[in-house]
Amino acid sequence: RIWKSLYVNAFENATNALPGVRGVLLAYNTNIDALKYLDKEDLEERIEKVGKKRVFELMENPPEKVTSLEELFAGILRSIKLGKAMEWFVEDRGVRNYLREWGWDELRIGGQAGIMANLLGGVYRIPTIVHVPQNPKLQAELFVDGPIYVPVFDGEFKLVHPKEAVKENEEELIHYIFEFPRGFHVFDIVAPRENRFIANADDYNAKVYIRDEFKEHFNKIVKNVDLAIISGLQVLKESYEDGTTYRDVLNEVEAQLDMLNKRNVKIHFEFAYTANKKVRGALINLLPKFTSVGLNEVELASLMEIIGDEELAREVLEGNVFSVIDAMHLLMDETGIKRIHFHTYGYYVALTQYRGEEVRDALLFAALAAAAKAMYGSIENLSQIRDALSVPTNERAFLTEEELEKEFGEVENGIIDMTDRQLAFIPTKIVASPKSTVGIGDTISSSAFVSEFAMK
Ligand code: 8BR
Repeated sequence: RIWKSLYVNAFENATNALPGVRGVLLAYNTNIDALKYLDKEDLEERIEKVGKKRVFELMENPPEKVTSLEELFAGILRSIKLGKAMEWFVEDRGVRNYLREWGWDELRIGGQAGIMANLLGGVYRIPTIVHVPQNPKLQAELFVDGPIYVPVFDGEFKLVHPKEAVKENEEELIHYIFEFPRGFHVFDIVAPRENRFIANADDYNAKVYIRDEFKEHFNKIVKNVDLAIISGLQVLKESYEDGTTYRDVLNEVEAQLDMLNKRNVKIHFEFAYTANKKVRGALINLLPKFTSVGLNEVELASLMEIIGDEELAREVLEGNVFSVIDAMHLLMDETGIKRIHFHTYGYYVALTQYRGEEVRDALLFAALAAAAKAMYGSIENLSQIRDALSVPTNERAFLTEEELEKEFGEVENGIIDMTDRQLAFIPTKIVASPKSTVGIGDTISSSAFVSEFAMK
């Protein structure tokens, strides 16, 4: 079929174009992910020690945050019991010390900006400037070698690899990720599916802390990039104990967006699920300052709860492709944003206010990157992405393509002309037994955005 050759061509076109990107800015969230694979005996012993009865009570009445060891274990057990991903903030110093001593099996760079830095700088070899709220050694060493930079200002402005700019006295922002497999058995609890509990011991990213020098010298940073990807705003709350609100952060962000726009830097917003509705609404209002936005079905549905209606939101969540397209049009009408990239299991759609085959090729390249990420867990080089060409293309999406054809007329190699807009649709590659599905969304969005603008 045609998709096979489209995929091959897209890989060639994208990889040829990537070296042409002068620089990408990634802000704001970077942290340390500490992974621990839970061990039954160890966990049971620790729970017995702090008091099993109380832990089980708290498991049924979840506090949603951690102020004691009992609450920490209640969170872990609840996540296992429900097979649900959960993340609780760790407020207590003592619990943070306990977690640090308990340790981890593996450290990885975390935060969307941090993760994308290792992909765009480390694999695509694009000069990448990344915002690090803190730069302790433990975190700096998780950045791979390559053109990854943080700005430093001692006397003059310089861009150096995070490892060359370590600040020994800065805090380690650690997200403790407790992974468990399906069927994991602890006391009388059995995990119905694999998942993870995250104990978040990171005061900085929770408030979208922006370094002072990053604010003061932002004009110099901007001069070094063609593209920017903004992420991490999903954690914002309505107000904080110190009297500040999400507005204070968004004003700061807005000022930086204005400076980027003034220099014609194309800006992508990675829209992660934002629990607070007021913040979510404020983020929609910020979208006119962006060129592009990336989201999945949960995120698009959550926006329809605000600018659409409950029914449209539900249909999007169920994956109805026509509802997805309606929702994308609505979001474009409301915000004027030029590019919306939707991704879900099995297919991606991009709605743009401009035309071009590179939009589709960028989606295809992103699907190869996603499949490589699913296959290998982490991507180390472009040849792993090339390997993904041999992963079968999702055949179910061919039916979706036919439905689109019935509704919109001709679909020319994945591209539908909609008078003033273009819709690109691609069936993705699906890896049958993925090594991991963590961080695939960020891989998809950043690969598509960066490669599309590289191919222009
Ligand atoms: P989010 O985390 O933003 O939802 O992104 C996850 C994406 O990973 C999905 O939209 C889907 O396209 C992709 N994905 C998943 Br989940 N499993 C995959 C697999 N086995 N092979 C390829 N892509 C996958």
